[in-house]
Amino acid sequence: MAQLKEIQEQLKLVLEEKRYNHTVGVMYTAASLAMRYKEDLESTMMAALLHDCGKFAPVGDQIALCKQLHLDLTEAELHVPALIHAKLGAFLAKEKYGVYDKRILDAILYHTTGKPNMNMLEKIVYLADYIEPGRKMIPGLTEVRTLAFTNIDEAVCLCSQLTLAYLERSDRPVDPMTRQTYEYYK
Ligand code: DGI
Ligand code: FE
Ligand code: FE
Repeated sequence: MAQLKEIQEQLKLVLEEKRYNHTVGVMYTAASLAMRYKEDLESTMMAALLHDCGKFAPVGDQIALCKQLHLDLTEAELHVPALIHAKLGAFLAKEKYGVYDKRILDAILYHTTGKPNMNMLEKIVYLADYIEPGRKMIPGLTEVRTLAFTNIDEAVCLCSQLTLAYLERSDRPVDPMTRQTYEYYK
């Protein structure tokens, strides 16, 4: 766990205060879910801690860093810049923070869109991101919070449904993976 503390301190220096507080909320929420579902506590906390490490700067800087690093962004990602921090985050988790566990890196990579047939670690990070205590209250959130601890697949289903509805309502482009997550869990 020594490594967790060190990375937490590094993140405190690079993330804005709001983002850092959200990160800590996601880490402890994910830890609770890991206890509930007997997922490995340390890797869960590490994935949650690093899930938004790609959000250290505005989207323009994130794109510039991706170019510098020769991290290819797809048309879809350039079209939906909210997704870039997930890919960049998985890259930085490995190259900057020294986390090599593929399960952790995948949980970071898919935390924004989800994906069909997620493993437990991926589901936990995806949900903890949505339900952590600092999130603004929105319709459906209380239900996702309860479901997360009672029926995790139903929680993922509702979470992806609410995300999709929000994107459609606000006329934002929807990444195919975001839609596939809902189609799979529905
Ligand atoms: O990084 P966070 O703010 O903690 O949360 P996040 O990584 O889940 O997502 C950031 C935003 O991305 C959130 O408002 C939902 C949105 N999002 C998820 N899938 C898609 C999407 N935005 C667009 N435009 N298209 C998607 O498919
Ligand atoms: Fe995120
Ligand atoms: Fe987040």
